[in-house]
Order: sequence, then structure tokens, then C-alpha cells
Amino acid sequence: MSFYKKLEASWASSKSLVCVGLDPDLQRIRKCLPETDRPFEAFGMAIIDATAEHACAFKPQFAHYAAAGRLNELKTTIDYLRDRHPDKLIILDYKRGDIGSTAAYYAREGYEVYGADAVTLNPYMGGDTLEPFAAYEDKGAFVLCKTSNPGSDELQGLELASGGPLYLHVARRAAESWNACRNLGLVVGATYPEELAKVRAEAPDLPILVPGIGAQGGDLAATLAAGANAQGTGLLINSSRGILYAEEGPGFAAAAAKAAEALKLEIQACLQA
Ligand code: OMP
Repeated sequence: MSFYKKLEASWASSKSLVCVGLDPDLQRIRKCLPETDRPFEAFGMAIIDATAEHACAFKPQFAHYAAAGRLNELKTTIDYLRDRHPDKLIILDYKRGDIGSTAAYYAREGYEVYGADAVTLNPYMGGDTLEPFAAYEDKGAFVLCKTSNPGSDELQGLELASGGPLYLHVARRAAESWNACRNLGLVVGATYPEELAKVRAEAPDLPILVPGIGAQGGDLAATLAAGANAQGTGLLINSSRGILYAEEGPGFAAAAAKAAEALKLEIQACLQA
């Protein structure tokens, strides 16, 4: 199944735009699950089972597992997610970007070793660095466009001599020449809804992954008004800490389920308004 079809199917079956970010943090997990020798795996599986009903996608964040020396738990968590919840999109957030010959290895890592349906990429080395990823026709890639962090304007907002900011140039490229294989999406932070509206105008059909809701204080209503399409989809609204650590204690999974459901319902209410 093509990446866009899989994404459409995950929106349709879940009736949700929620993407649950898996950003495990050992200190916080220990308060939830004090006694386990595979804490990232146990925590991830519990969160997945508790929130799957309310989510179209999960986004494991590579550095959180790598920095803790727990990449084997990233792999088993992704395997579990694919086996138990095959209709959910798995986005491996590793923000790679390198010369094409090396990028081919990163693509193999993300899609074949970890089995992700999609990855996040940094496109600022140029379109040739995306090609090894696009060659996996059933897989997808979300390219950073206008990121959620406070300093994202420093480079992404630079005005080009040809007119308009750099991030809009990236949006146009991703919608057109970079997207020959029809498997790209964009990343735009919920902390920049005005910019999201401009990106949506340049890339009306691209799926957009939107982090920044919850812990980063992004504006959900403005995000949906700026980026949702006529069908009420087109976006994956990510929340990581806001769901994972809704409660840091034995009731963490139930609290995460509640937080994911609340986000799903708030999205539905905004879309209906
Ligand atoms: P919370 O702020 O806890 O919801 O986490 C946001 C997640 O999205 C983190 O894993 C970030 O690495 C990721 N992210 C951003 O926060 N901002 C961006 O612009 C892009 C990403 C991303 O690519 O996922």
C-alpha cells in the first residue's frame, strides 16, 4: 500500500488526527514502573495499548532511546506496535540529512532495521539527500519545514532574493520537484499557526506533521484552522510529554489514555466549530 493510502487508512480507521510521541525519559518512567529491566519497552507498550484507540499514529523519538543505550528497546517497541496495532502509522523521528551515499544507509536503518512507515528528515542539505528515502515507494518522509522551536526563524525565516522565506521554498519543493514518488510530507510546529497557513497554501495536498501541542504550548484551534483540509484531515497532531507523563505514577497508562482521548475530542470539536 502506498504511504499516502496507508495514512488515509489510519485517519479513517481511528477517526483521529492524534499522533502519540514516544519520548521515553528514564527518570520519569521509573516513577511509573519502578521494577523492570526493560523500562522503555514496558513503558512504550503500556502507552501504545492505552492510547491506540485514540491515535492514528505513533512517533518514537530516536535520540531518547539512543542516548539511553536502549535502541534494542526501540526496535522491540516498534515491532510490538506493528504486530498489535497494524493500522497505526509508525513515524520514526530521527531527523536525518546527509549526502546521498550515506543517506541510503540511514534510509535502510529507518525503513528496514526499524521497520518504520515514515521518518522525519532535515532537507536543508538539498533535495538529492532525500532521494534515497523517496526510493522506498511504500514508505514516507516528513521533511522539516518550519520547526516548533523559538529559534526556527533564524534560518528558516530568511527572506530569499527570489521572494518569500526559506521555509516556504522548502514547502514548494516538497510539494513539487522533490515529491516525484508521492511520499513526502512536511513538519510545521503548532507554535507557528500563521506560518502553517502559508505552508498549507503552498502545499495543499501534503500531509503535515504538527508537533508543539501540549508541553510547547502550541495553539490547537489555530493550527487546525490553518492546516486541516476540507475532509478534516491532512494533519498529524503530535503530543509527546503531554500524553506520556500526564501522570507520573502507577496510573500513568490510564492518564495517558485520558489525555489522548481529550486531545482527540478537542480536535473534533475544533473541526466542527
Ligand atoms: P512534546 O513537546 O513533548 O510534545 O514533544 C515534541 C516532539 O516533537 C519531540 O520529540 C520533538 O523532537 C519533536 N519535534 C518538535 O518538537 N518540533 C519540531 O519542529 C519537530 C519535531 C519532530 O520532528 O517531530
